[in-house]
Amino acid sequence: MINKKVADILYEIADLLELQGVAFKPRAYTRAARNIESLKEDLAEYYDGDRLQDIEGVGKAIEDKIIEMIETGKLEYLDKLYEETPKGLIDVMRVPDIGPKKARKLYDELGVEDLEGLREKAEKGEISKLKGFGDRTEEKILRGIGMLEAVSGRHLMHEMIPLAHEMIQYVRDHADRIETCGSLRRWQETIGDIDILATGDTEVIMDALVGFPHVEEVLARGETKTSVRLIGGIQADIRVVDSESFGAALQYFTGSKEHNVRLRQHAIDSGYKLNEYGLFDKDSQEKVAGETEEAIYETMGMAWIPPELREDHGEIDAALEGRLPDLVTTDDIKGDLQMHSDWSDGRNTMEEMVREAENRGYEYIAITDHSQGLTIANGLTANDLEERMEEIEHVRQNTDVRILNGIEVDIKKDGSLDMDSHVLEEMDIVLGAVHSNFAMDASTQTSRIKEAFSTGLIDIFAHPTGRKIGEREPYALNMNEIISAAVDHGVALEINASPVRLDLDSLDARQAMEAGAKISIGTDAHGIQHLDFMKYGVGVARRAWLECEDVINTYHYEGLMKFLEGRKNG
Ligand code: DGT
Ligand code: CA
Ligand code: CA
Ligand code: ZN
Repeated sequence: MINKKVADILYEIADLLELQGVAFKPRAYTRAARNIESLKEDLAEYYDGDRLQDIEGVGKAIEDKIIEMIETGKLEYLDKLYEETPKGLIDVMRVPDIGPKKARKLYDELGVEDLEGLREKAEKGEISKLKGFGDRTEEKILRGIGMLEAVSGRHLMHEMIPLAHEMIQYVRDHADRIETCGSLRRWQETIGDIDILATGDTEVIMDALVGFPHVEEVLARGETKTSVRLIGGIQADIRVVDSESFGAALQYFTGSKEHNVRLRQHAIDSGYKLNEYGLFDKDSQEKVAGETEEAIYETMGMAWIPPELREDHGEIDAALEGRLPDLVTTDDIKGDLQMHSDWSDGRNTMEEMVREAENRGYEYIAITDHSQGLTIANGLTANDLEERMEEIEHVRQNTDVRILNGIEVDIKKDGSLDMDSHVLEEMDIVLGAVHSNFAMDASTQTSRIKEAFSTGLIDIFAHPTGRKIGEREPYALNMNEIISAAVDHGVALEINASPVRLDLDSLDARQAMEAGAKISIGTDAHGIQHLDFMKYGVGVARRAWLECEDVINTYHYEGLMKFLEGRKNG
């Protein structure tokens, strides 16, 4: 379905027009976007049948734009809007809780043109005095600016991984060896640029790279390194090295910088010198390793360190002492414990989700539609759940995948749950989550969640901090207390694998594991293609040093049941 993609672009147009102070048009785009989003049928079908104008709110002008998007994958009008809108104002619009209307107002009334200007006005306390800004405290705005600055110029995993893979596929036949390195190979949560390392004929490789269809500009082409700008302003660096140095270069350009600094120091302490060409004996200057990464680590007396651990968070000592974790892999994953069907706000039927789970070789999935209180996500009542159960029974007849009858129940403001306990007791699996009242202080928010845990009804606490990368800050929370309450009540904490969430992050997940909490990696899929987000969640889990026993959805069905039942009886 392309509906969501097209709708998102129409919303984007509406925002930019609003920001420019254009009247009426933004509402037309918003209306069309909303109607397209709620279509049951794929927009491509309307296009094929020449019926786009049958959609409410879609007139000739919007129809033309949809056609252009479908036929070319691009939209010139959007590029033009971006070109003519000052970049600083767009940044201001993206600050949480501000948006296009308020950004425009800040520009008109206070002359705010960029984040720096916004920060200045916030620090002077001039914003809360503006009409309509009462509850948007300066403190919150300042935090939002900080969050935006932290992700500025950085990209989410799901934009970068497919693009990097496509690029490697494209160049592969022209190179002897080719690998990604940098933050992408370490599965960092956000990525600054793509780094690729290859061996082979430099000219041939660079020529191939420059011909990659998504290259928009060649920024620099040198003997050993070429930098290009790809679609979406993404930058990629490709380096070609001699095969005798490939391992050393791979090690160096994988980073992180902090890991490399520590490793080089260890090399010196052990009588070596390490750089991107190889590992050398300090006295004889003789090269002792360089062709493979493994040999570099092993020559220095340690096991090869998986890239996800290379952050100078204790991995070098662990490698020296032979106690590196046996990290969880995507192949270990036996099922997915968070997804939504078209019973709530998912785009696919349960049947379709199950087929996709079969394709992935899963043993089980949990269908976890939203509960009644979450009306914007079409949450389910007890009655709906009963009806949904009939469909589950039906789908179960035609599959070997075990379907867990689940729910993502809303944790209300006071920590009570949004469904009767006797309904929840009947479910195979219950995820609890916070979807509103984010703005509590840390101790109130923590008590609210602990209260929910103490009902004994929650199996998994979903997206524990509520953050959305570059969009929404985590709510204030005492993570230590949440983790120990999770251990006490046997509640598993989720690593939400949706690339905008990645929540818990790797630091919190590691802390949880060390405290003895169990983790569930769930995609929170709202459509079949999202089941593929699992790899991003596994990336976080690996960065958190997790092994199979820490992650409940690496267990076989019986093991998972034992965990869930043990929890209920415990
Ligand atoms: P990113 O792109 O910001 O997400 O993060 P990285 O880690 O990919 O950083 P990037 O692309 O600047 O450089 C790739 C790797 O190259 C980095 O992880 C370590 C290595 N590297 C680059 N510059 C330096 C440096 O000045 N010192 C050291 N030790 N290593 C460097
Ligand atoms: Ca990079
Ligand atoms: Ca780079
Ligand atoms: Zn949720």
